[in-house]
Amino acid sequence: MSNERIDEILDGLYDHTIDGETEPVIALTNEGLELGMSPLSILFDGLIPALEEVGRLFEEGTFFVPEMLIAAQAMQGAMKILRPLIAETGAKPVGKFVMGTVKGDIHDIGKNLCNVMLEGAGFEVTDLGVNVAEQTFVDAVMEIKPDAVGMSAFLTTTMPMFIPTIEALKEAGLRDDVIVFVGGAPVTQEYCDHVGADGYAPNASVLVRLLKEKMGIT
Ligand code: B12
Repeated sequence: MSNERIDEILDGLYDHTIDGETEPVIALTNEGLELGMSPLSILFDGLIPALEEVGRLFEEGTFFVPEMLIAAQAMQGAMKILRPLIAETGAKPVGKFVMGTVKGDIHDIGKNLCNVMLEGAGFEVTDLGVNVAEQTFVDAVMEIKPDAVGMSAFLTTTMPMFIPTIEALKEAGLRDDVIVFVGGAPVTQEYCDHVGADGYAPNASVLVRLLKEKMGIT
């Protein structure tokens, strides 16, 4: 495996994701895998840094929503290939997890990444999608009886939705039956404590580790 080509692939993934060019992102992902690169390296060393840069460019006013959207689409093209590889596990489920992006919020890449890592760690994940209302979380917890439920929010204006959602779980008498995790770019441990959730994780790997800890699985 030529290190030089791998560096070129990572640089290419970064640049083409920022530019929202799905085809070369897919081609480089496939080439990287053929050369023996790990799916996690493609994700964490190429694609995620690109989206971080896209966020920065949006913040400084260089990028607007359409650019953000096509960058996200380019990343998702690669994720279609990487997802089954990361989630591959023959083991029987170690637990059940229900995940959704809260009402008013349509960001799903971070949530999807958590799902992939949870599946990779042997969890059976039910994804409620985006813009998920309180009652939908409640219905899913009632029906699926998961070990944990995760709520994702990427906007400071939508993260307060954790509060009524947790309240709805309480009202349905389900709050003590599930571990509640919150996360997403603007969320912090402090905010997690404020809304009365059980756990916060800044990324998917920490989520998997904390969840296992809370469930007493090593
Ligand atoms: C891509 C993107 C979009 C895409 C989303 C496409 C999609 N399918 O998701 C589109 C273009 C649709 C979009 C729209 C908007 N966006 Co936007 N978006 C982004 C961007 C660039 C990347 C987000 C992302 O996917 N990151 C990649 C993932 C991997 O992020 P991550 O945080 O590392 O994810 C990890 C953790 O957060 C954690 N995690 C995530 N979920 C969960 C859940 C649990 C339970 C746990 C424990 C952990 C966890 O694990 C993840 C994996 O490791 C961010 C910038 C940024 N830096 O976040 C802005 C950003 C989030 N968007 C922003 C804004 C303002 C908007 C809009 C309001 C813009 C507008 N004017 O219309 C709309 C809102 C639409 C809506 N109602 O939701 C702002 C939010 C500002 C704020 N603080 O509120 C940001 C921060 C950009 C900025 N710097 O200003 N956006």
